[in-house]
Amino acid sequence: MEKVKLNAKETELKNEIEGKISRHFGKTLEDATPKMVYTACALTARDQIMARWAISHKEVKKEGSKKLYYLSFEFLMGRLLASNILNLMQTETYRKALKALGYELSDVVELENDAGLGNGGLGRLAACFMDSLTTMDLPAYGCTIRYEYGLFRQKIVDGYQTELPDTWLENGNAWEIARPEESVTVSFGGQVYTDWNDGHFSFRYENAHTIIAMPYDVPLVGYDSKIVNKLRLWSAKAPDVMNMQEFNSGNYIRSTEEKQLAELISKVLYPEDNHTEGKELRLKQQYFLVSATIQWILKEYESRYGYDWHNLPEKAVIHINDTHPTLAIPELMRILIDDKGLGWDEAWDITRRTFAYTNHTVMSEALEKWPLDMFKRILPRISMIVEEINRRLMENLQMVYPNDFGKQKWMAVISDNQVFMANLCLATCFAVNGVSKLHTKILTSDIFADYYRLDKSRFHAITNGITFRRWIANCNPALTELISSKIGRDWIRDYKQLERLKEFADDKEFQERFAAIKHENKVKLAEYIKEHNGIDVDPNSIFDVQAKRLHEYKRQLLNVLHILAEYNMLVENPGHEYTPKTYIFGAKAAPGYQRAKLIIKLINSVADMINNDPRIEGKIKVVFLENYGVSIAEKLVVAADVSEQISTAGKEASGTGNMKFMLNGAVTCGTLDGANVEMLEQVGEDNIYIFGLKAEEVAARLKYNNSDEVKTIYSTNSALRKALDQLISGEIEPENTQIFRDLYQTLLFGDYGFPDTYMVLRDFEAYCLTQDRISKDYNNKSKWWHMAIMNTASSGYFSSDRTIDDYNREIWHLEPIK
Ligand code: 26Q
Repeated sequence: MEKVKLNAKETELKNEIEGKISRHFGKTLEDATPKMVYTACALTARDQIMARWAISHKEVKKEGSKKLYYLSFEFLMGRLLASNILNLMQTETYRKALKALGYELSDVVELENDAGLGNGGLGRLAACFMDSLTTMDLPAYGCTIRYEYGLFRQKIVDGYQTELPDTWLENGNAWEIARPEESVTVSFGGQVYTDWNDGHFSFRYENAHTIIAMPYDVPLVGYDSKIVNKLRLWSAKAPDVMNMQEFNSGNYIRSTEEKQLAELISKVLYPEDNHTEGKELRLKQQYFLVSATIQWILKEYESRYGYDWHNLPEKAVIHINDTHPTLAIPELMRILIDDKGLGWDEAWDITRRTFAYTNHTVMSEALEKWPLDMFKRILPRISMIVEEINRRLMENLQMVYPNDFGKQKWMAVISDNQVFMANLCLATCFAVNGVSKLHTKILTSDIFADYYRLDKSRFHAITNGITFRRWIANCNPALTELISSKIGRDWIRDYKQLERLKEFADDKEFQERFAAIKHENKVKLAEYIKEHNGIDVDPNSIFDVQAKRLHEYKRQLLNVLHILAEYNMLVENPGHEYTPKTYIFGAKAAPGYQRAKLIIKLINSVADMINNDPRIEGKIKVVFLENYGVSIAEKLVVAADVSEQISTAGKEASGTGNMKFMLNGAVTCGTLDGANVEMLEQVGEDNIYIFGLKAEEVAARLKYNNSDEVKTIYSTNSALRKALDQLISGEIEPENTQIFRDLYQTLLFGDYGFPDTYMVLRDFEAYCLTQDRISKDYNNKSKWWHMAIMNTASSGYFSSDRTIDDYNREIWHLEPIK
């Protein structure tokens, strides 16, 4: 083993790690597996966090601080070891201690499974928010389900996506602490009986099915901060008493069946993103999380402040991350009325002042609704409360929009025997937020316009952000050092400082160093690609990356059609001037979203065709990286030259991947959608490539059938026609010539006679012209690196610290812990 000189702190840590290996696994360093070494490191970090936790908890309690409860079905945390030791300011200490033990820190951190408890943007946003809240010393709890399986693991077989279970807990979870003593029960089904005694109603539940919710806490540290927050994960368990009864009456098998059914609730994360189906198990998950969380919140409040419930909104604010946790609203009403004895009006007043809501999508297929009969069967008491909320709402709406039954129906919580969750939020919450300026504009002028007109002051436009700790300090240490060498280190927590980097955008030496770091990151990614895909890619080519969920509105198909057009051009014109390009994709498709899965197959087939065609001499390479998630994103954002943010305008609420690429010096090729609009504002039009229809232009085209426009494009744009025809000519898949016909068909003829609903054909030409400009500009090195540096320097606004600052000033009103 290499001799490494350690200082006292490093020696102490080294001994600690060895001690953990021995006490936790009963092994010596020599016998320990690398995974054991990882766990031992995680446990030492956890110990340090726990020591701070006790103090932090006491402070919060003493100060009587208001707390935020961030309710979300998703927290896409990724790996925690590297980010935790970064936040503890101990990366170097760990590096040295591990080195002395014969390990590289960079290898050890890779052994951790991603905590992939989320689908995409909404879940990752929740994780970034927790980092910023904690860094800013604001007391906050994240609340979610402890899914035994997170988002499926994607394996590409013969070009097709297949799904495998994400067994993230298989080696245990070093970060969590079980809290069985804080378990609560959650009840489903049964009947509700109303009794009238002492002059008021009371409610009795009978034959309900009860499940235990057991919390696991993950402590969260901020960057160089004193306080510790936590992520509370609820796990479903069958009540043992029931099992014992069944067991004793000889029905052992039945008792285990019930146990399995109960535990199904926290078994697996729903893998649909921007899409919902009224599935019973999902509804049960929703009630399970919110009931457990609300019970816990009220217990905490009661133990500190007693029974004065009217003050609850001064001590707790509950944030609903999209409509998925909306049932927290009727659950709080239920407990205040049925268990704490408050009247409806008092309970309603408290509830309204406690909840805030953020919407993350305008896609109609993602707006949650539940069949009323199922809702009543599973949640009999909750449905009574929702019906009463709706009854009172309808009375009000008749006063403000008299006899406008169209509006009233659109705004109702219950209509056509369905429960509309967004309307329940709009009817209740004191604050409603959109996730970018454009998104909020669309909400207030379109889907939520009728509620907006009633009370404009409740609406907020707070643009999303990303934590700089994970998305540059941790994943791009070389660039972090380079920036800090010019403007000091404060920008990592004081995002406004980053702007000072603009001064160096034309500094030749700085440009060279910036470019060298990008190159180094590209070399590392090229190695990863070689290892995982067996494809040789040239780090000197443009790395053009589109990494995000696969969805028609995100338009991976537009990207592929353009790649086909470039390929065809090179085949026809081998001598044509061309800047070599590597197109990299990462994307998971919802398992039931057939068309999205077909687009993945198309990307892989096109990749095979192009990568193996000697005629183009390797000038284009196409790579599909399997199993895209937080950890792969960390490798991609640092290595990208071009960031593809090409959604149909008006459809991407914000996007946050766009911000991660920008921060790391990629130049965006994008539409005027979501936060891209604000990226343009920040970076200036010379440093971003904007193309395509604007949101109003898209909306106008979706109003009436525009087949003629599509026909004209098809007949006049020969490059596009050729690429489209390739989808059905058999050239891409000679063995199976018709597999892509569905894609061809929807683009040109549409599903319901509406062709090209996502404007792929309409935006094609503008996209190609923009890509040509990018290829040309990339060869002008001083121009290109000026743009890249300007992107990094202009991304301060997209720090989630700014987002949290805005949320706190406008909505939450939390005080930092001293
Ligand atoms: C709902 C019901 C049943 C099953 C699944 C779902 C479900 C799950 C996840 C619905 C939607 C989602 C995720 C939505 C999402 O990630 N939206 C993204 O949120 C980001 C953060 O605000 C934005 O940046 C993206 O633009 C938006 O698409």
